[in-house]
Amino acid sequence: MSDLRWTTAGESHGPALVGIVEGMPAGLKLSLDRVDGELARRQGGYGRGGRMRIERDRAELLSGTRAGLTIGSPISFLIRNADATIERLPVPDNPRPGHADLAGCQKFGHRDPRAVLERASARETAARVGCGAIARQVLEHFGVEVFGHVVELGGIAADPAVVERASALPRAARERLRDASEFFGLDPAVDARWMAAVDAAKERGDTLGGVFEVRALGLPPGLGSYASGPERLTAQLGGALFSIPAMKGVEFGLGFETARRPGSEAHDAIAAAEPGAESRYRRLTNRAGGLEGGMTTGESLMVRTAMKPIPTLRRGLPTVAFESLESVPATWQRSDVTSVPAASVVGEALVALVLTRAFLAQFGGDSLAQIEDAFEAYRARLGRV
Ligand code: EPS
Repeated sequence: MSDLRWTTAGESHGPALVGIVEGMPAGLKLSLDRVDGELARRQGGYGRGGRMRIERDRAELLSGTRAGLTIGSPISFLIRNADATIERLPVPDNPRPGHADLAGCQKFGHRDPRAVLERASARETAARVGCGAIARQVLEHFGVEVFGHVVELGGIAADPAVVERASALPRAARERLRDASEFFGLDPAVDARWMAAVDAAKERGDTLGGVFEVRALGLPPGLGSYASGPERLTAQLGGALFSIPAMKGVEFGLGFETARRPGSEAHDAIAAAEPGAESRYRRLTNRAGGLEGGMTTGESLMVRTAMKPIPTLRRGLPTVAFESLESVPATWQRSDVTSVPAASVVGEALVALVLTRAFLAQFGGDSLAQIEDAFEAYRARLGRV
């Protein structure tokens, strides 16, 4: 048994993306349909551009299972790129504002933004969604659900009361509602406004950002730790969400609003749980978003992430040509108008990866059966402490 780790390789227009997940227990029935389902979802959402019509992301499993069951070895897979044109694509002669182009060229000492953007591209997130869809199958075995949805786009917010009601629906109904939305949201009434905003931005040659929320339900209290900074789940989740390209803000529960409130209105009072509940305690509210002291509280985890608008604009922003330093509009070939819906799928995957790692750190063993025993014992003890 080792810590859960994941890594990816691959360029946006190279032959393929690769993902590796290490530290998965043996004995888990691994569903590749689950993985392909998440890959397909990440490709979707209103506002995507031409590239997504070319690609059909599918995971080809290379290692880690026998007869459909994990065997405790690294699980690796690849996702082939249909647009594998890296050697033929032209070298842009100017850097795009907002993209990794310029700082990357300066860092590596050249004037070839393509050598930077091929890996800086959010295409890489397909492989991380694949890793997340593999790892989260452990969590799902133990009844933990991770759910991402879009709450704001182009400055237009979904109705929080509608979102809250929809969030309380049973899993299947909630997923149906979200998956029926072209924006992966829970407030159907806002979709038409989001669509109009995306259409108008496209018309102007502009792009839009937004905010997505990820919730995790069914987590036991006490995952993560306060014992050292890096063990704090808050830090790990924040770090993971900020590792997605274009993310500019992460907040848990009330988030920045917490800073504006007095302590009497910022925390969650503790009460006795109903008789027969697993834990003896409950919180009367969930302003903390399910985390206290860097650990899960047993309430739903709630984290929101702000994504900036995509920096590749059809109406290119002012930049300069590398050679002449003459002012020019940034080059455009094709791009999405918004990919906030896709980002919600990526965020969900990363939250699932971090939670699986924390879950395995606490209950992990070589096999799923060992984890079942450890988890059962922990739950039984919760009723006594
Ligand atoms: C991206 C640019 C676009 C996006 C890409 C991210 O690709 P292309 O340059 O090939 O048109 O489509 O996102 C993906 C390919 C994906 O799978 O999400 C960028 O520069 O970051």
